[in-house]
Amino acid sequence: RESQAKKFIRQHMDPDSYPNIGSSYCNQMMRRRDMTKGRCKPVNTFVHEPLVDVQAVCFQEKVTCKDGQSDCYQSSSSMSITDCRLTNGSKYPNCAYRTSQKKRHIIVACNGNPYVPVHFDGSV
Ligand code: DGP
Ligand code: DGP
Ligand code: DGP
Repeated sequence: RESQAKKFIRQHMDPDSYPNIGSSYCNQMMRRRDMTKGRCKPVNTFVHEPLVDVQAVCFQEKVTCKDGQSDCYQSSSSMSITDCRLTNGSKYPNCAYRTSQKKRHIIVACNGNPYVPVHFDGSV
């Protein structure tokens, strides 16, 4: 079974495409990274920074996760991200997404040994 660490990389890491991101980025990437199988994942964020910089967030500011768990961390630097959001009229299996690029401090949950990101909680 895919580890939580590998799943995070598949769902959230894309260090190389920035800054060449067009309006069809999310439609292509959500499918290519297997988030449109069985259902359309409604909201997903890709991070365009080196993996080591995203892994380092696990040792930055500790914050409360949205579900109330305490194992989330906020990046000290703002990072280049792309927010993918399912459009209102989209119907599975035709998953259509809006692509928006942002610079934000990311918030991730970390777990395991090595202690690495396993969930993307949001951005501020
Ligand atoms: P809103 O922007 O208010 O529609 O809320 C969207 C929520 O989704 C917000 O709390 C941040 C969260 N979010 C953004 N990207 C991801 C992601 O990749 N995974 C998860 N689980 N939540 C995300
Ligand atoms: P996952 O299975 O398995 O892909 O999780 C689906 C969504 O539920 C995911 O976007 C994040 C949320 N979620 C699942 N488990 C946890 C958890 O332990 N903590 C938080 N904050 N969110 C969770
Ligand atoms: P997401 O990045 O939100 O799509 O979630 C990816 C996976 O991470 C999901 O299968 C469940 C796991 N997960 C989500 N939230 C948490 C959390 O707060 N703590 C831990 N340890 N795992 C989480």
